[in-house]
Amino acid sequence: MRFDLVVRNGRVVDGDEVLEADVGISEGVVAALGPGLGPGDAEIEAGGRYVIPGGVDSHVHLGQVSSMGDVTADDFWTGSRSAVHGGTTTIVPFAAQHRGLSVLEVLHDALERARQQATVDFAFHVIITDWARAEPELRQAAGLGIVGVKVYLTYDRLKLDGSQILAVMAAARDLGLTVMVHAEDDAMVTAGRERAIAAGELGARGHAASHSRSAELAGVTAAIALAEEAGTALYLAHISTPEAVAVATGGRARGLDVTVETCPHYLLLDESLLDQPIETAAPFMSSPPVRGSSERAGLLAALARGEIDIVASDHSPYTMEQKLPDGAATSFTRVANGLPGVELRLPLLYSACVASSVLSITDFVRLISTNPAKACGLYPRKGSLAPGADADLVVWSEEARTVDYDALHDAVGYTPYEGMELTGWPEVVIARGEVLVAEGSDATSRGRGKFVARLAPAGERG
Ligand code: DUC
Ligand code: ZN
Ligand code: ZN
Repeated sequence: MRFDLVVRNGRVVDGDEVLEADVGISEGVVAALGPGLGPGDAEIEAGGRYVIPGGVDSHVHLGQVSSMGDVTADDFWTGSRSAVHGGTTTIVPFAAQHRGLSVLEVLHDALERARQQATVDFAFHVIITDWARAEPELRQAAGLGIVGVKVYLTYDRLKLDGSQILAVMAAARDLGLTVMVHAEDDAMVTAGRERAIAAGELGARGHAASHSRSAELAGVTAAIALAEEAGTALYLAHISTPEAVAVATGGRARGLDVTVETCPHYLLLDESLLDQPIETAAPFMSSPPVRGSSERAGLLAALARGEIDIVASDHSPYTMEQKLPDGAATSFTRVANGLPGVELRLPLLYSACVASSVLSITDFVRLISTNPAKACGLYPRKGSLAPGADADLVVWSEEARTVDYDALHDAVGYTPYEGMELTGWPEVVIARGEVLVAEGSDATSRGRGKFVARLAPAGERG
């Protein structure tokens, strides 16, 4: 059998298996997997390197207005190009319904921009901040194939109250949508912010003190109780503490369908980075904030036990000008929140966990590709290399390289990981059978990415 492209002699990672095999690709999908395939019109020699499904990043902010009114520096073009250079071939950004807006209008607008700009395939979550306005439109939005909704327990511009969240969860359950929750207790965050301001702690530590470990724990506990009450599948975004993971694990033991996400910054960055003047600390400021060594050790242990499902980037691309609107005099209350990370997500996790033998290569693939695809209802089209799946794959090199912002592709202007030595980088990245990134070549282009609709309802993970 002749293929369009054969990736030869890889160690192919799919599910729990690592196969010494070739991957035969035709018309953008995996056509065959096995030894001695071929020939191909084009061939790539993997030379015994791992061949993994392309990354699925289920949490990225692109072309979006934030909780503080900032527009992300990356749009769907720069963000998706950055993603694919880092081995991610599917992105799941947000269409954000700010108050008073129509969900369908913001969704159509975001879909249109993504169709024109994205170089890799994309799905969408919809952020709901105005339930009265969203309710009559949600069924139609679900019919368009969105993954699900995101709700916030905190942030004045975004938050819903408990009864609204219950109503969103009940509607999402009936429509087969995932409910992603930003779970930090609003009263605790607000009181912490007031305390920090009163104490004159206006730097990065003041921000971290207000987004405390207990605020996350209280938020996660509430989100789980609400999801159990509503009988909804729950996706906990950006979990930063092992205590919150333990609460989720308890919910899972009671039968709750809960997906736990953490992010590379919680695995690699230490809160001591916040003990600097705000102009130096700003690149490391996110919500929830980066924590201490005991949290990192606890998250690694939870990863090793399989209690964390997904490592997503929470790519939040804000420039230094957006982070520091008042320069060195900026108070933490004015700093745009979040870290960029879509391009380094795979190398960061591989370095932190696989190179150090905390996780196996199959664990790694589950965390960066298969599980996010399942949680978003995109599996097995995405997150798999089984015949019939989209031919999104990465030839993975185990070389060590030093992070240099100038080699990245986002529009942020810095990386919080500058100078880190990372082991494990994408060498060749193929999306729907097209070689988009290879040594010294870049075939990315605007508008080649396609919208991928949710295939399976939440709760049925393929
Ligand atoms: N929540 C996110 O999901 N991302 C960035 C900051 C935030 O608060
Ligand atoms: Zn969030
Ligand atoms: Zn986010």
